[in-house]
Amino acid sequence: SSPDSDGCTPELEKAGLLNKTKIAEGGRKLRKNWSPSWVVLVGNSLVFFKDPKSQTPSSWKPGNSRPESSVDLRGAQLNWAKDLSSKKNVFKLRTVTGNEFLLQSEIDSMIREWYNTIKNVIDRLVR
Ligand code: I3P
Repeated sequence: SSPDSDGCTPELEKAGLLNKTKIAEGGRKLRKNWSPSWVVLVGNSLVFFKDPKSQTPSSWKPGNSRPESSVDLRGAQLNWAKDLSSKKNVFKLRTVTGNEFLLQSEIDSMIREWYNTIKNVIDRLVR
């Protein structure tokens, strides 16, 4: 049987390296500070890790390094954000608590995959 046959460990849906900046905290605007972040979609959460160097999608496991922060996707809003950055391939994620993040990749296919995957989780949570 699979290691998670009891269903107690949230399923790892996606992991990868994206550029990230937080632009609002509780509705209050923050100054942008773009940096690379190891982003992991697990269960209902998007989890951010500071040091992506030692991480690869196949080696990452929940619990083997300390997250920098995490975002509850329940009730979150996801939108492309062409007007919010000079960079290409940027989307904005807004949580119910009014935290806002921009996520970006130079690779078109990668940002599209992330957008679609996060969107699917958000939609799944409202049903
Ligand atoms: C910001 C920095 C960001 C840029 C932002 C600048 O300047 O250059 O990369 O966002 O633009 O204000 P600073 O380093 O002095 O804080 P983008 O790369 O997303 O365009 P903005 O103020 O128009 O958002």
